[in-house]
Amino acid sequence: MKKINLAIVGVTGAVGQEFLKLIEERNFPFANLKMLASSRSAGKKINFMGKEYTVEETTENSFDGIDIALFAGGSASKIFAPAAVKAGAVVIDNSSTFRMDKDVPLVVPEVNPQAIFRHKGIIANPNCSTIIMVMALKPLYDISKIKRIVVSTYQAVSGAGREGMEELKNQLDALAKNEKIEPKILPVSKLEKHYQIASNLLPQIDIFMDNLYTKEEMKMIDETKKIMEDDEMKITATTVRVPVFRSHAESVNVEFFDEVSVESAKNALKNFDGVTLTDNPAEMIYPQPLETSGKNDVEVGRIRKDFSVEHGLNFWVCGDQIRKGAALNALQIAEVLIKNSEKN
Ligand code: 3JM
Repeated sequence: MKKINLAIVGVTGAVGQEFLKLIEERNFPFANLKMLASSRSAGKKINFMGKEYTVEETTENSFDGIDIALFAGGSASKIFAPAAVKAGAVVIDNSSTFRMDKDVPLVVPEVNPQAIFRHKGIIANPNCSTIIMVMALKPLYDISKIKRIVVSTYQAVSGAGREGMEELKNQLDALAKNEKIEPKILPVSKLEKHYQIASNLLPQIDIFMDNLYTKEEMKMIDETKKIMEDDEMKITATTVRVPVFRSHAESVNVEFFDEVSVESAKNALKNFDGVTLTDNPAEMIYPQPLETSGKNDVEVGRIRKDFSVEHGLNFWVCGDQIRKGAALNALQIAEVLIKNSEKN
């Protein structure tokens, strides 16, 4: 593959660090790598693939000569992505900032790779829970169009970054020692109000909207329709934070227009890139967050008929949201861009 000049914005965060792991693992073809973060992390040294890098503060001038800029998420995207595009870079952005823009493709490479080439400088990476769900939906959609989806998520604290993981660890330690717990991070919202996550469930991810859904729920609904290019598809979602460190799980109920048998669903999922079928009730085999943590594939199991409707299926899907739900998906988009540039 052609070697490109790469920048990572937010390199010190959970997604940024996963970018580095995956670049090494996948032998991602870069010539130069620029590690960028906020002023708080500037000057930090990072050893990577036998070389010492110094983290630089992201500014509007950080992107000269950069071919691809990977944005790990957060508020930096809104401020610096336009500057990166102006400098000639293609931005692959993990934040929700640009996802619903008409001119910004929202891409999961196994699902809608064709959208990549419609970009005008920015390509958006979907929300972690959306990516994990559409990976399982796409092979089923190819059997029959989908009428309606009801999804409930069980989302790990790593969705709130490194701070979220530290919060759960500290609370579990305090719980074991019978010490007082002072919640500091979760749920992440506009109010300075937090609840315990250890030994608890929080039915709030991101802020509340006027329609009483959380923003995370609306992301799943709106993004899924955009990625699947089907505005008619009905979706409703409930997103819940659970005391799990890493890997999201989702219970998904799907009503199809035509018959989709359990067997045909299993076959389609088994043959779909990026999905592992983990489904054998007789042997008590099903996807679990602990098992998918650190893995690239999304795992699907508990596939069974929904007997309450004419053409319904239920399934359970787990995936590492820092890998496929964020860094891996973004890097796969970059790989498609690079492969294609070699052809031209
Ligand atoms: C996942 O700084 C921020 O507002 C980040 C919020 C955030 C997002 C988002 O909306 O970009 C935290 C965690 C996401 C996401 O993937 O949608």
